[in-house]
Formats: sequence, C-alpha cells, structure tokens
Amino acid sequence: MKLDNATILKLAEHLENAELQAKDVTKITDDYPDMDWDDAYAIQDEIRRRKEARGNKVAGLKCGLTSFAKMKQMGVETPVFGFVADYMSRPDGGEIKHAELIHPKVEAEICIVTKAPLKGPGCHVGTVMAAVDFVLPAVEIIDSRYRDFKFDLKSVIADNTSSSRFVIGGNMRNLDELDLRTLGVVLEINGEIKAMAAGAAVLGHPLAAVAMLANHLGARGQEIPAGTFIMTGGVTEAIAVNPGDNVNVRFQDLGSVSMRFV
Ligand code: 0L1
Ligand code: MG
Repeated sequence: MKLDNATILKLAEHLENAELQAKDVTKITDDYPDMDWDDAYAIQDEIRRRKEARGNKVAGLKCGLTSFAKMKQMGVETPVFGFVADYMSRPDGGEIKHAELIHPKVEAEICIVTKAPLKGPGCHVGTVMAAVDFVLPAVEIIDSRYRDFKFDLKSVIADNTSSSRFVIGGNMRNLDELDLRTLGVVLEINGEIKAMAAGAAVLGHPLAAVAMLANHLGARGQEIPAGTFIMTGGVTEAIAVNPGDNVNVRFQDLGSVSMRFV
C-alpha cells in the first residue's frame, strides 16, 4: 500500500460525504497519483465500515464494468467490485428522488442470490452455478461522485464503484429454467428503447462475473457467504436519467423492473 492509514480514513470520509451530500468532487488520483489497488479497496472498505457503524447494513455485493459496452463507455478494461447498502434499495415501480443524487445513470443487471459460500481462488462458472439459489432481475442506479463521471479505476473503486440506488424485480427463477447467456434485456425510458443486450454481454456469462468476485475476495482472505445478493454488472452501457423519466427494463423470462425519477 502507498497511502498511510490517516489518508485512507480522510479519503473515505471525503468520498462518503460527496455521496451523502450529492456533491461532486475531482478524482482522488489527481492528488494521490501513486495510490495502488489495495489503497483503493481499503478506502472502499472504510466507507463500508463507516456505514455499518452508523447502523446501515450491506444489502449485496456488486460487480461493475463487466460488459464490453460498459468498459468501452468508461474507457477501461478491468471489472471492479463494490457493495450496495440497505438504504440504497427502492421498490419496484417506485420513485427515486433525482435531487438526492448528482448525475444518475441506470443499468440493467442480472442478479443472483447464493445458497452456499463461494471462496476463491479457483472459482469458475461451474462452481458458481452450484452455489446459485435463484436468479432475479434488477436495475442499478449508478452515480459517480466524480465530476462528469471522469475517473480512473482506482478512483472509482475507492468511490464504491458509483453505488447509489438499486431496484430489484420480484420475479425470481431457478437457474436451470434459464440460459443466462441468451437472456435478452431491453431498457426503455419514457417508452423509447435506449439499449438492449443479452446476458452474454457480461464476460460471456453473467456468472463469470461472480466467479471473478469470489476469486477477488479469496485473494484478500474473504468469501461470499451463502444468502448473498450479487449484481453481476450492467449488460448494456449506462443511460443518464432526468427528473420525470420513467424507466422500464424488460428481462426475458424474469419480468420487468420499473421506476420513476422525480
Ligand atoms: O456498476 C457499475 O458498473 C459501476 C462501475 C463504476 C463505473 C461507473 O460509474 O460507470
Ligand atoms: Mg452496475
């Protein structure tokens, strides 16, 4: 690690304040160009510790930048990992207050809940398949705290991978009823199709993202516990939303997820 503990704590407070106050900031690598990947995840871990100390719960884990469309959109080549907290959850069909966020974007995600622990190294799609309890659809609302969504990977990892809100659909299915690679997703805003893709857009198979997450955590001596909700990453590029927008995402075999920005 290149940063000392006091700097990790200071940067976590800085980024979490930006999230909670919906105020954008410049990317932290502008001031700390030498920070490394461990520093970035240590800042994210400290943000998680701060939330838990305040009584918030971790509601799930997330993989980000897992589709080619998203990597191309953000000009990066490596997935990142973060978490979503309980207060970020909004009901399907509900309202999301745009003014609580900086510059939100929506992305459609195929999600799972695990029924067995997953611990890397060595996890692959097959290992993950054996640990899937059920599959369900969700929309993630990302909201980078960085001005104009301009960041590099270390800055975005420290910023908990832009997590801000998420909406889970109510239609769960067993994995053996689905082919996650060919599962089609259509994202509409105000009735207009803005993006579409199939599950294979996420690393060839959405569960490959979960395997990467398990291997990433394994390298840090951690595992994914049974009963964990995991978002595998946006299948399409993320789409900016404005107050008044109605978002509806149709997931083949998994139903729709919708929300309105007010
Ligand atoms: O969930 C995501 O894919 C977000 C990753 C972080 C980068 C971004 O804000 O687009
Ligand atoms: Mg996402």
